[in-house]
Amino acid sequence: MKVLKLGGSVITDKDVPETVDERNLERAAAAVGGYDGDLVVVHGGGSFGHHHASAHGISRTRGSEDYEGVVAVHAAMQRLNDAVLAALHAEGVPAVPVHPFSAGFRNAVDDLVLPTGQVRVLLREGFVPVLHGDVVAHEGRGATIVSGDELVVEVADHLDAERVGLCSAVPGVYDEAGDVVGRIESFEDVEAALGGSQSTDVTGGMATKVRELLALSVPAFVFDLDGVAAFLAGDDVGTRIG
Ligand code: IP8
Repeated sequence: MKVLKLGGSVITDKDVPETVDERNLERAAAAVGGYDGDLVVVHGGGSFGHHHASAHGISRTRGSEDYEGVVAVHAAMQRLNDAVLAALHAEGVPAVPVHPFSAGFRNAVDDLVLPTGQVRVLLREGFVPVLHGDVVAHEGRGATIVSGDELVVEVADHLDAERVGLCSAVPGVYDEAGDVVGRIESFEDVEAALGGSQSTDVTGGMATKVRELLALSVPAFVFDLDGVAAFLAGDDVGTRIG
């Protein structure tokens, strides 16, 4: 089983609230449509989740007890999820939604608790589950954001993924000279080279992604839209992490 994350900066215009990048989404969906195997798709928030989250002061650590903010973020992410599902369906992919807000939570020590039995059964029954960054209940803090990257790690761990792919706006992780790094084996090696994201991103930029992916026991790859088909075919593409 493979896990593919479609970054919010790939499938949306991150600077214009609630705008899908239709061309990019269609390209990603076409690559997924050409793959025949077990797959979980996760997508990020882009200009859907992040704008609402920052407008309501919600992040991964900063919670909110304001139902309006929680509903605004979740509803926006559902709208983006609908768009992703529609693009996948147009390519013949049997994609079905899994909404983390209704499935998981963070406990009092801030760990994400995410049951994945439904994802396992959906896979066995031939579906392609599609999860997304979302708000989740957070013990003692109201609700906080769960990023797509955290979901990727949880799903990959629980369901023994063979490889994980992050389709991002860039072809891999850049070093200080601006070249794509072939492989990252420890965070310290590249910390200096990693910057934050330019657009509104309440869950952190590339540095956060690398940290989370290094925690996995299976290889992860960061690549752009050109790399999706190759990743799904089992090739090493972009930057290998781990
Ligand atoms: O774009 C965050 O997911 P990410 C989603 O993967 C929200 O960091 C709701 C802001």
